[in-house]
Amino acid sequence: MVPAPLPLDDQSWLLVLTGAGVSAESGVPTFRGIDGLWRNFPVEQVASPEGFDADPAQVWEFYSERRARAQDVLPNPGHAALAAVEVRLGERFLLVTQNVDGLHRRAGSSRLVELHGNLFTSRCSKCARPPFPDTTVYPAGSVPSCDVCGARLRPHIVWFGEMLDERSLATIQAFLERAQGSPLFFLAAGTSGAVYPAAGLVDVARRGGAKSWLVNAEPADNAHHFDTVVRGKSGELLPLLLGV
Ligand code: BJW
Ligand code: ZN
Repeated sequence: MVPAPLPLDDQSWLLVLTGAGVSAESGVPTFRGIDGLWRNFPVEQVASPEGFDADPAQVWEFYSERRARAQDVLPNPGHAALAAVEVRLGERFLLVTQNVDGLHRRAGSSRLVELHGNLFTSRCSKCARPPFPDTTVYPAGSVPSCDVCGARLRPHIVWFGEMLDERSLATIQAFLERAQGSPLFFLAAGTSGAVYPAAGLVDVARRGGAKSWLVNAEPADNAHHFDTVVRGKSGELLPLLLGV
């Protein structure tokens, strides 16, 4: 059945949350899908400060492989639909992504919060040197070091147990405040609803008056928090739901 588009008009505000499923049709593996493990390691082991302390070379191998793969793939029609609706809504649109693959930006999205960081940015694990662009695929077994202080570099990624950037949360909060008094819509796509605080954003938006939609291939953990759940592929459904 073809889903009805969201009833967006020239007063509507739209907050979107995306997860790994939105990049699946581009060929990027998801985290909790059948292909979601990396060499039989649970993601917590290679995406946590404890995992990095225990074996930084293994963590860099995980991220270097993902850099190589993400450079080889292209945005899909789901990414394109979100970029197109941004053009239509302007400042009444905000895209919050848990994905670090950079595909939303490559598709043209710019009102974008990368909640869990960016795969192509590194930072020093010790000194105050600001995060910097880094597309290097480091050879297996190596750990890059900081030009300034010599300590280990790490990917600019929010790992399990780490705090999200306060500026990201403030941008979302400010958006919801500006939307007050206007019709507000919340749309999540391609996310298992298993990782917080992202999985709780639907509740925050609903408290702000939003009507909520979820587009996902399988039932998400937080599916019962949404007003409307549409099951299927985001690359096919987002263009229909967003009418672009
Ligand atoms: C399709 C599709 C197609 C497939 N079309 N769909 C409250 C309760 C319990 C625990 C916590 C809590 N608050 C915080 C926590 C702790 C923790 C947490 O949430 N743990 C849970 C596992 C329970 N959260 C944190 O640690 C966060 N920090 C934090 O809260 O700081 C404060 C604090 C600190 C300490 C204690 C308490 C509070 C940080 C979370 C950082 C997550 N980082 C990762 C890895 C880094 C990024 C990277 O390397 O890429 O981010 S984990 C991993 O999961 C990654 C993802 O962004 C994230 C979400 O995954 P996502 O996107 O949902 O992917 P999948 O694979 O899970 O799902 C894909 C979905 O798509 C599936 O459902 C498919 O069906 C679907 N799909 N193809 C549509 N074509
Ligand atoms: Zn340093």
